[in-house]
Amino acid sequence: PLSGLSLLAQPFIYPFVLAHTALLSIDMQRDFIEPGGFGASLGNDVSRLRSIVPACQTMLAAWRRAGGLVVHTRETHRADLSDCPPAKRLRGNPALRIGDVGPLGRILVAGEPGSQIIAELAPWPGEPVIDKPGKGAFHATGLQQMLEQRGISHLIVMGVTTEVCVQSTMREANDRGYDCLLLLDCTESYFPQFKTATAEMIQAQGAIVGWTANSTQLLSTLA
Ligand code: TIU
Repeated sequence: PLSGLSLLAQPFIYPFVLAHTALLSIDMQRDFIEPGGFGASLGNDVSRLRSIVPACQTMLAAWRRAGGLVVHTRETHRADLSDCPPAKRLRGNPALRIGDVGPLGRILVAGEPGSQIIAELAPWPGEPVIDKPGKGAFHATGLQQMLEQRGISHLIVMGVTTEVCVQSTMREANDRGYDCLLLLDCTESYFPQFKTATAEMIQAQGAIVGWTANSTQLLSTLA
């Protein structure tokens, strides 16, 4: 685990050390993946997002088996919505707003059924779970401090949605000096063209934001 590994990635090889790398699973919660949650309230076809679950499960299992750190995030707000800017709650004309009661409980509120990570990808005891009020996982959270305490310099990212919370988090992480890689078959968007565009813009200009690869490459590196 202390030796260097390298992954066949785009736009070039991604070198990493397992002990200094976290697998970051972003917002794989019922609010985005199941009918009746936040994603559906915005008018999206949420069924698209389910397709990545088997690949995410396989990746999670292999990463844990290798002894790597897994970090999970959830997009949630406090019950009193004191961490939800009115601009976020009032944006657009959704069927249900953040904090309203829907079939999965209150939309994007911590502790409600919709905020639960889906059973297939549930955190193991001891794995950090970051509740975040923003799209990026570094905004108003303890994520950076937690990663620093654990000596993490590299983030391998999966989750939803590619161009919203995943891309925001990768850009925040990149500016903070982390080497980030996005697993393309372990991320999905409500808009297929946005997933494609995000992958291209991340790796363009010599990995200006980070790297991309398929999970099969990482699985073979870990095997
Ligand atoms: N709407 C959408 O595509 N995504 C979000 O609001 N949050 C996350 O991406 N997690």
